[in-house]
Amino acid sequence: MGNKALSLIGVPTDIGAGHRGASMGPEALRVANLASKLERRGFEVIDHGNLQGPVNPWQPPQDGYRHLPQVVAWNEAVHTAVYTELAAGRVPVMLGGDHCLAIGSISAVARHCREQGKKLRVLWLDAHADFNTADVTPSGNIHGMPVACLCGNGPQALVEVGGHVPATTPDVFRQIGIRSVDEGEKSLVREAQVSIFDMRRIDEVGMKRTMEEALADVDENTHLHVSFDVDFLDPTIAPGVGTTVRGGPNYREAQLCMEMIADTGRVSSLDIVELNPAFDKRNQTARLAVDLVESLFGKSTLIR
Ligand code: Z70
Ligand code: MN
Ligand code: MN
Ligand code: MN
Repeated sequence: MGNKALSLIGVPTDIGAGHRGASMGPEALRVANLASKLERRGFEVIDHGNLQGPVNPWQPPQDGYRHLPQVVAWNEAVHTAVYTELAAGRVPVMLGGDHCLAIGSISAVARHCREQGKKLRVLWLDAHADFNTADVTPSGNIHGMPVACLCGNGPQALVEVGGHVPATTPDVFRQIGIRSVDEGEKSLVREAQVSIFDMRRIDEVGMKRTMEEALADVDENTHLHVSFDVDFLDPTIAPGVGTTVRGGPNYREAQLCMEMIADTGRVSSLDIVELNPAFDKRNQTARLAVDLVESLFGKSTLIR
């Protein structure tokens, strides 16, 4: 993986979220020197700039979804961009943007894996399970629904982004850091048997064993996609997100999580989402996200 090129793709959207401002995430990550820090790690880094899409009309939900046509348009653009980069042998890195963009990115990764005969694993680092549907969502915000949509449970236009329905299946996901799941959503993740390493599990067995279990069946033929929702992190270290949930991984736990993922050598695509500069202080959350992404791509404090 060390000589692969990384393609930064800005996805400046907050249409899926309940707060405005995640649309400023891509620039905050650039200001925090994401590209030069990854270059220093030995990667060729190509910043493709930002994708374009509809503006946020800031409307209430209709039929259970807020901004559905806009979310579809953005995700079609994301799918195409990610699929193109993967086909060219590069590692796409999405600079979000709210988490609805994972519908486009992961549908593209899944398509690439089907075509290449690769095994897909998605590490979903998040405080939330993002498995809501129109019937159970408390908010109508589509950033709370991407995993369900990817598994075929959502509005047709979104479920069909990328062509193959369903884009993927619940068994490819390993969710880490989960601590806020809505009541109806709980029944859905239970029914789908989504593999969830929630905060109670991390408290009980520690991050080390959690990640050993989450990465247990990653092998040579695995494409590892990391979907990193910055609200995964404890709000005391990462205040710059729209929805903070207390009780997340601290700095050392988050570092270990990233380092253990890096050790597999299989990270092949990444979403960095939900960073919201409107809630941040002196870009500290963006700088922390960059620090952790460096670890995800192999920065280590190990002395050897
Ligand atoms: C809640 C919902 C959510 C992110 C908030 C919250 C979902 N489960 N996801 N922030 N990233 O409205 O569906
Ligand atoms: Mn590939
Ligand atoms: Mn999320
Ligand atoms: Mn979240």
